Amino acid sequence: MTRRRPLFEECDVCARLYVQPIEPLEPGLPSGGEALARFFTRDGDAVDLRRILGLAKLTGRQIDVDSWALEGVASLLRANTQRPDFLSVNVTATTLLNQEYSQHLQEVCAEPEIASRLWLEVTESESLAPVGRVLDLIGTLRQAGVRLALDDLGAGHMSLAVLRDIDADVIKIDGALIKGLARSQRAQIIVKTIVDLAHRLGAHIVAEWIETNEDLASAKELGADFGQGYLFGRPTPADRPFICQT
Ligand code: G
Ligand code: MN
Repeated sequence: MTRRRPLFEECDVCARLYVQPIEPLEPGLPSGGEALARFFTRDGDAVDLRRILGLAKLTGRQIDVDSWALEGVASLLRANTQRPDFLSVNVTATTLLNQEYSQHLQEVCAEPEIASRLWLEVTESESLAPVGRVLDLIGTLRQAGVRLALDDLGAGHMSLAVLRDIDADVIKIDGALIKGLARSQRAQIIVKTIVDLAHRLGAHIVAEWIETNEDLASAKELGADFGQGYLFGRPTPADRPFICQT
């Protein structure tokens, strides 16, 4: 399917795909990364992602960023057949409901070597109501080998009801609960409870925002399966030349 030019490019904003490592904390688990879109003016000044998403929302073009990132991640996986083991791409539940996006996703997942290395990271900053309506799509994608990750548990709108309704492979604990973990017994109790809950539901845990060795040691001790954060690496440009040509 030919995709139309993303709105941000029409506005002379260039997007670049960055990747931040997601590292295993247990032996035998894969190592990969989360893809993150970053935006720049023609002069190279950074543009806040929220401004791009705000504009996209106002103009009904919410899928542009998610679709662009999906395309970028698929290209990266195609170009790098060995490493990383997987790449995670963000999508909101609202975008998953969009027919154009879900078709794009199904096209990408028709390639087994891509589907088996793709994590779909569902973020939801608005209403979670649509989630129930995407269960069929999620089921099909998981059968194709895609891993489903729920982003930011413990903050915003990612609620326990979502854990009940969606059979996720991975649950990401929001960084707000991980930063300073080693110094907060209360945070440790909460994180341990979430880890046990996830494991009982058959999901792996990613601890986000690990910035210090102390927090890493705590996350490991509490049973987190993967870690992500500045200690492992900041988001860095993916090696594919993603900057638009205009
Ligand atoms: O919501 P989501 O998990 O997709 O957000 C990822 C964001 O978190 C990225 O913008 C990334 O730059 C930021 N981030 C990643 N690691 C760290 C960290 O160790 N500390 C802080 N403060 N932010 C981080
Ligand atoms: Mn994310």
